[in-house]
Formats: sequence, structure tokens, C-alpha cells
Amino acid sequence: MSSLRIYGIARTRAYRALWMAMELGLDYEHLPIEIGDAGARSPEFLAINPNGRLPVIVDDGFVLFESLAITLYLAKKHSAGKLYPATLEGEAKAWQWSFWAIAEVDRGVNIWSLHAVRLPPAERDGALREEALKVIAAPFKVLDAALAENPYLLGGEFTVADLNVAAVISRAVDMDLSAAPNLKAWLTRCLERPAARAALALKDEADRATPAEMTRRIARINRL
Ligand SMILES: N[C@@H](CCC(=O)N[C@@H](CS)C(=O)NCC(=O)O)C(=O)O
Repeated sequence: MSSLRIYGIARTRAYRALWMAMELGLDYEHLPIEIGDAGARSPEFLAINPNGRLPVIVDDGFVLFESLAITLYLAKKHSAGKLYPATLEGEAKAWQWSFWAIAEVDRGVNIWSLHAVRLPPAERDGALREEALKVIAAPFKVLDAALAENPYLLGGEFTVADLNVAAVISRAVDMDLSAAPNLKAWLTRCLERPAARAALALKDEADRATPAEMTRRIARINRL
């Protein structure tokens, strides 16, 4: 039995942890728990993650929630000096981009994707979609400029900083990104990595199997 368990159906932010685990070639067990009362809000799951949210990991008895804390932890544990930066400054930059992604673009991309792609067409709200695009326009410009000189966020190599930001905005691949050509090329580069493709395949499969009622519930729970 593997010592790492990743909880959360791949449609959710568990996709980020799955991508990192695959990138690292880890042996892990995936428990595709759903959101809501039968899954992440059940008493058994709340005993592991009292937030009732996904993902959470249990690594040899060590419990960790927050998707990007999970990817940073796994990268540092298994790939220090490679996927996880070797220097103090490199580490700080990886944190910077990770916190930036959560604070600046996570919610906007999620709102956009629900109201552009995931909700049934008749239930999409054009005003919310436009508002989300306005909110992410400035941070996307920042990201595009940061990628003007180098292929990856910390320089010449793909690191956990790229994985975290690309995973947070992965649903932006369906957007018109012509105003941000560096961002677009970098996102494609990141999402074409074999581990990203394998994790995305799980996510797409879970997306396809998600009934409209669940997508409505996601929008309702998260006020998106
Ligand atoms: N900041 C958290 C957010 C976790 C989160 O909101 N997960 C969603 C799924 S993507 C969830 O479990 N929602 C269900 C709920 O809140 O009941 C992280 O990045 O892990």
C-alpha cells in the first residue's frame, strides 16, 4: 500500500496535487471524493479535513490541506534543488507566485469557466463572465510580462512555481489569450508536460461525468 493518499475528485483543486504527484513519479493512492454531504462534508472526511473541502493529503500519517501547500510540500520533500528551488530567494519566489495565484486569479478564472464553459448555456451569466475577465486582466498582464524574458517563472527550468500558477489558471486555456502571448505560450508549454496531460485527462474525465446539478451546486456553494 502506498504511504501517500490524495483525496478529491480530479475535477476539483485535487488536480493540482495529482499533477505534482505525477510530475514527481510518486506512488500514491487517489481517493476521488466528491464535494458535499456524501463526500467532503461527511463525518469521516471532516475528521481528516475539518474544512470539508478538497483536496487533502495524508502522507505517512501527516495530514495537509490547501492545494498549493500540498504541491510545495511534495516538491520540497521529493525534488529539492530541482522542481523545488535550491536557494532561499528561489524558494521565496515560488511562494510569491503561489500566493499570487490564489489571491489574484483563482476566483476570477473559476467564475469565468463556470459562466463560459461549465454551467448549462442557459444558466451562464454574461455579466459575471465579463466582470471576471476584468478582474483577471491586470494580473494576467503581470504574468505575461514576467514571462517575456524566460520560458519559466523562475528562469530556464520548470519548477513548482510554474506548476502552481499553471494549475490554478489551467481552465484559462479556453479563453482568448491573444492579449497575453507569453502567458499563452507558457501555459501551453506547462500543460503539455506528460504529467500535466495525465492529470488533465483525469480532470476532463471527471468534468464530463459531472451532472449539471453538481456544477450548479459548485457555483452556489462558492458563490461563483
Ligand atoms: N484554498 C483551498 C480551496 C479548496 C476548495 O474550495 N475546494 C473546493 C473544490 S475545488 C471544495 O471542496 N468545495 C466544496 C465545499 O466548499 O463544500 C485549496 O486551494 O485547497
